[in-house]
Amino acid sequence: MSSTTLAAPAAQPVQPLHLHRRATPVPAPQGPWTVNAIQALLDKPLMDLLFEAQTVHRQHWPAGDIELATLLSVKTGGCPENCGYCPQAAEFDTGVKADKLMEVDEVVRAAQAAKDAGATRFCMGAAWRAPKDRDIEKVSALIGAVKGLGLQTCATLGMLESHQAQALKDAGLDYYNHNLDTAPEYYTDVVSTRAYQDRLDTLQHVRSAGISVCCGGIVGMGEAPVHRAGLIAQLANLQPYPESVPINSLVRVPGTPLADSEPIDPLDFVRMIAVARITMPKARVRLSAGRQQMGEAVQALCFLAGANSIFYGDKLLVTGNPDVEADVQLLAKLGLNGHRTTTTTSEGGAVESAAGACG
Ligand code: SAM
Ligand code: DTB
Ligand code: SF4
Repeated sequence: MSSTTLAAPAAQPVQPLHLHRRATPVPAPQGPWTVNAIQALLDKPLMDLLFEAQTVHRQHWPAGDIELATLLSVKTGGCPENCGYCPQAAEFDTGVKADKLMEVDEVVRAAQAAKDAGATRFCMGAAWRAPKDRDIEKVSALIGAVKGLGLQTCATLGMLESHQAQALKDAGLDYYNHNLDTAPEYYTDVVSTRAYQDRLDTLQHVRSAGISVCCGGIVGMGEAPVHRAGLIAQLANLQPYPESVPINSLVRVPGTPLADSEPIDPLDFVRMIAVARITMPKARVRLSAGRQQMGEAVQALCFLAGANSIFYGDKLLVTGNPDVEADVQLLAKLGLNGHRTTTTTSEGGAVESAAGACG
């Protein structure tokens, strides 16, 4: 048996690590995003997608900055709409009881508590199909009072007419949340009491009144991948795209028609965040409902994918959210929001570094 001597390989110039894989070029927003282009992004190898999303994120945002937005349901339950995901629709037996609009002092107490806990934005939600003008007057008082505390204000009250949007703007409203929820092609599977165009019309009224738009959707409602791409295409092609984009993972509430939907694969949820970031680079992308059902590692991947906002506080509108202490610990663990991370050295000492400090 002959033994083979292996020749030593010729010395190769050592490439710096960053040359091995370059950031995939980010498509310039020339013309509208097509559903196919978005589908192609969603289908990328996950590591490439995350790398691209994080690259875009760092070009437009300070790396470790996470916005904390607190929600309050100021008018709960008894809604005449039939959104298949919603525990507040009157026709679904979900155990949510209908309440009237909260008083100003109660709302101010909740907003002050949110501010004391570190929130910068306070979002008031009402289970209305569309507010009446007298509702807008009352909500205007809430907006003025919350703004007086030095918080950014957001409201989500259902469909608006243009004069109502203007009244909210005059009251000091900073953001209006009105979600498209899903792709137009899947919408009628989820809601039948209003049309997609109604949502688009309200967004236009909000925009024309000079209020910043908060608009996103929900995944995990049994939609096909093409519908997820279709939702992002709708959002990214709004002129301009929304300032805030909440991506919700369906909270499956017993009694709602969608309660038994197949949960979304957590990595597919991460992909949605990444694609929202890439297609809407300057938007606040919010990792929204569904965090209570998500592990910390998935949330960390969402931040890596470009999420830079969360709902902060023990409750969303009527369902649960991670408690404040858990979120403070998670952000600290990840070195987000300027929290300092403590690393143990090989000698057993502790070294502090300002990981994730803004900038
Ligand atoms: N009634 C108003 C409307 O529908 O525009 C405002 C309140 S509504 C509860 C606000 C948004 O919450 C909905 O558009 C939907 O995107 C989201 N949402 C409602 N139920 C949800 C659930 N079970 N899981 C995830 N998101 C949900
Ligand atoms: C948004 O996109 N998600 C929030 C907020 N905007 C209003 C609402 C989530 C609701 C989750 C179920 C519930 O608690 O009612
Ligand atoms: Fe009503 Fe809004 Fe719930 Fe639809 S999502 S049922 S409009 S509260």
